[in-house]
Amino acid sequence: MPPAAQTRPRVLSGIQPDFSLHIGNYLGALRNWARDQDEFENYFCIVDLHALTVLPDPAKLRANVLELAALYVACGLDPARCEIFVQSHVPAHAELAWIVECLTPMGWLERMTQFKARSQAQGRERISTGVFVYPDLMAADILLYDADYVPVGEDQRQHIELTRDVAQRLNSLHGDVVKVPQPLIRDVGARVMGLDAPLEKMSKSIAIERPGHAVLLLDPPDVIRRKVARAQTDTEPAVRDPVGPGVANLLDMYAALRGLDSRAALAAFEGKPYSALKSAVTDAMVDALQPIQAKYADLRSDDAALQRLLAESAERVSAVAGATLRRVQVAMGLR
Ligand code: AQP
Repeated sequence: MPPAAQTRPRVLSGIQPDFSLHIGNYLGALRNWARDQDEFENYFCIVDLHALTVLPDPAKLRANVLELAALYVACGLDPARCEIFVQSHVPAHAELAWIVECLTPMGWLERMTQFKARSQAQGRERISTGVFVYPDLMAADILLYDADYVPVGEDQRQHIELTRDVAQRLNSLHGDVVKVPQPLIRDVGARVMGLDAPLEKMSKSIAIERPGHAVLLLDPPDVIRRKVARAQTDTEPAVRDPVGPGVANLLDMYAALRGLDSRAALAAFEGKPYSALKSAVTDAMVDALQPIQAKYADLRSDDAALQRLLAESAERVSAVAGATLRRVQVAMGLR
């Protein structure tokens, strides 16, 4: 896709290559990106600089980048209609991030719930500064491409708000320098919860520690069945309205996968035992994931082609990112 004059609204989003993707990443992000790709000019990034905050094993990080690129395409992103590129291949991300950091008061970053949760869990002395300034790098990712919308799950809303605040601050200081983006959060699948702890958001970092937390996109059917069978439900013997958080999560995933609204999903299982709901959720997941897994295997049979796709896209998007960076540098007095 050449960086031609913009005719449709532009979207930018990304996923960290820190661990295998789960069904929450699919329902909250990837599936929507793929479904809506004709409406937008599409920029989808593999945010490897963000993944550095936990100092991953270098070989694993390299492997995860290719896995994620293949999953983007296997989940339906068409390289002819979407830019699919690696963040660190475009140096403007890190360059703009520094400028964004200078525009961001520390208090804004201290309020970020993700930072608060991670610093509470691991201690401020131990987590990297990267975890603290992560939202600024994300703001740079978005602003570089003049994105109109950022399609994400509900967990990212606060980060998009920060991006908007930074953009507005820059524009109020120096005129209309950058576009102020908006979040694009769908109702269905926007917040998938952990199978083993339905009050916690399903998250890659938790799934590393507790495999029963999440169904992964590359899990085979028997693993999916086992994980869903062990998902937390309620003390009630059957599905009854009002349902508890574990059952609500299963119903929501079922609704999202089968294209129903939550009420219709509840009506379909009202009075039925949990085993019936779990078996239906498993079937819906297997139906959705099997074609993705087949396409993934096919793509991974030619990693050189995947690498080429990423390199060509990085070259094209560098022109767009470079123009924005230059505009900001001029506004700030750097050029
Ligand atoms: N549970 C979820 N439900 C719906 N959408 C989700 N997303 C993530 N989790 C859910 C969306 O997926 C995209 C990529 O987000 P990410 O790379 O931050 O994924 P993660 O699972 O949240 O990863 P981590 O590493 O485990 O991060 P932390 O520990 O910060 O949660 C985003 O669009 C996100 O909204």
